[in-house]
Amino acid sequence: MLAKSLVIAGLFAVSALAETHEYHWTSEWVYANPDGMCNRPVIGINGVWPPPVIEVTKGDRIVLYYTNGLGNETSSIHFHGLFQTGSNTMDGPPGLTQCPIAPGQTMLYNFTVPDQSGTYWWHSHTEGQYPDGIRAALIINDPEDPYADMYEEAFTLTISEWYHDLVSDLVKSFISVANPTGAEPIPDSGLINDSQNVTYSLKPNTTYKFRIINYGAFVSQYIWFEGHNMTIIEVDGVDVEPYESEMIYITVAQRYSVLITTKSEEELVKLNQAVFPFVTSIDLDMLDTLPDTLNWNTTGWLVYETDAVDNSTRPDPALLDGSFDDLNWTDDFYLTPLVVQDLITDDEVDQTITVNVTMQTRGNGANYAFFNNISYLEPVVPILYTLFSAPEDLITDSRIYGSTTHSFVLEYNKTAQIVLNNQDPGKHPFHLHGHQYQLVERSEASDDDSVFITYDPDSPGEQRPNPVRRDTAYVRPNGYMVIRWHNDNPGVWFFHCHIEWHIIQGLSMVIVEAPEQIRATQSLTQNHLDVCKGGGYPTEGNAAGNTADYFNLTGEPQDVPELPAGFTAKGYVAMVFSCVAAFLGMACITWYGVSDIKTTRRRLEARVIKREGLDAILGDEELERDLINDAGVEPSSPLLSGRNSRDSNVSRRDV
Ligand SMILES: [Cu+2]
Repeated sequence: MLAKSLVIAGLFAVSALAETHEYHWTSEWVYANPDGMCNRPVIGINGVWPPPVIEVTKGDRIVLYYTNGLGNETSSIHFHGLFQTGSNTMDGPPGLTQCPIAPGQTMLYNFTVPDQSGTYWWHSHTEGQYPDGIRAALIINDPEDPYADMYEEAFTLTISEWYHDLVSDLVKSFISVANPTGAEPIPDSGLINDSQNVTYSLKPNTTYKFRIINYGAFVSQYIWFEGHNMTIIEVDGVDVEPYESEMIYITVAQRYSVLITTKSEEELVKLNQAVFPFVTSIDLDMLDTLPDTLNWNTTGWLVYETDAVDNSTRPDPALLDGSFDDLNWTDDFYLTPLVVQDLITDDEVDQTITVNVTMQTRGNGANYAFFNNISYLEPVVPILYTLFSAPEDLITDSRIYGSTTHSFVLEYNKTAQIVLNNQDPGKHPFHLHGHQYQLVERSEASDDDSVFITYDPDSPGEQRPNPVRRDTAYVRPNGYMVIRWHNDNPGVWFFHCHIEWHIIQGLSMVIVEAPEQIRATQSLTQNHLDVCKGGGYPTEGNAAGNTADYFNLTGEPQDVPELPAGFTAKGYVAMVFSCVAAFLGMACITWYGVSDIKTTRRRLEARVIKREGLDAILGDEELERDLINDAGVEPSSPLLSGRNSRDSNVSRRDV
């Protein structure tokens, strides 16, 4: 990594303190084997995987020159949880605030972080890209950290599930007539700090801060430290009142900072123990199938620096059987922000967006995800670019931003809410860019998949006067949640499920917040326009690229039509399986494949090209398969095997 920091000499004391951090990154395919079971291509930065952590101080400037060196696919960088106030164009999602960065192009992300601190992360926002490894922590230190005196040292602890296959390969069978119910790909293992068997060396009688980030693509995880309680002090960049916790449930994209106080030497002697396991455990409710080869528990170790007790032996962790319903894990709804922001009450809400979440098998036999029967598709022209190029009097009309982008226009300095009714038996973590929203209500789950618990404004559920604020919160199966925020950050912001598989299925929509203020106070950079030009992407016009008539959306990407009348998803399953049973499976699938797929979903076609491109780049080098059974590691009962005994092995290549 090439990084240098320059101190800006300023006339004012405050600017003299702010630093500029300049990074020059090129993404490229490298090989890595973080779980010791499979050496696979991953996306590294400057030849190294895992990619670099960004660590800055509140008020600093980040100047990141990002070159797409992948060769076979477009790319982008998003800074998860950052407000990007006044710098919407630096937010990162292609189709919203920028064009896809074509291979060989360099995009300059240049912005400050004036008004927030805490635990964040950065990742590619190109669909299906970050699970291939292009993600890392982003830490903003607070010079006025209210908890600074309470801990001696801070660690970052990342967790994620891991796959042995490329996303582009997994998607081929995921979005497919052979998978009409939309069963998500099953992970192959879990990682801690992009590795396994991680150890932290700790002193007795000392308090440490752990910044916990789940940057997986799919599954929520439970985390606990044996023999040690956690005190939660931050969620998603929001400092909260100290909250004791035995166990945390963390969805993908969420972050928690916790304090852990170590035991005294006397206690260690009394326990005759100086090594304590900590465990992350996948929420098995989210998996459609559970292969024997999956060890859903990943273990790390707190190792005390002491001579009083033997600290060379690692005790077996006490593992759980995957049922967490009766355990005492913390419900984040009851966390209280340190900086009070009064509840936006029912009466104070100015603008409401109500969406029902469904998954549907469509006319091509594949399964997609919907807000109100719209499955998101990337527009031809990024929405922010439409906003800058359209006639001024049209920019508050959501129609010009397209129908399948599912865009909502919000007014400046008003309040907004999303009422989200989950008509799906899955849990979904929903992320809003540009804001830390108030989690105002969240219902229980409904165990009966035909009975939905739907928001009723006339009989509100539990609300709290200073509700927890965060940028990612989950909704329970068949339940609802209500989130609210102040429209004080003009910008084009994504709202989407952060499960990458569901993004690929289209579970996204767009908030166009204060379009007139965006246009009056912000602008596109020449570099951003050059990146579009370099990839051959248009920068003017409506969602379809039409500059003559902004209401003519001819040519915008279209959702796959609904199943023909009389067909049901179950009918499709029966059809597919009866074909397979009759040894006609392949013929059946091929027949449906050629006869029924009349999709204009550009990205699926693009994905096939992408995979072929990778084969060319990697040349004759085969994927080195070293799966569990081949490696001779006994897949003993996952209940008993808390860890993989093999050392992880990350291959690194110098720049
Ligand atoms: Cu989801």
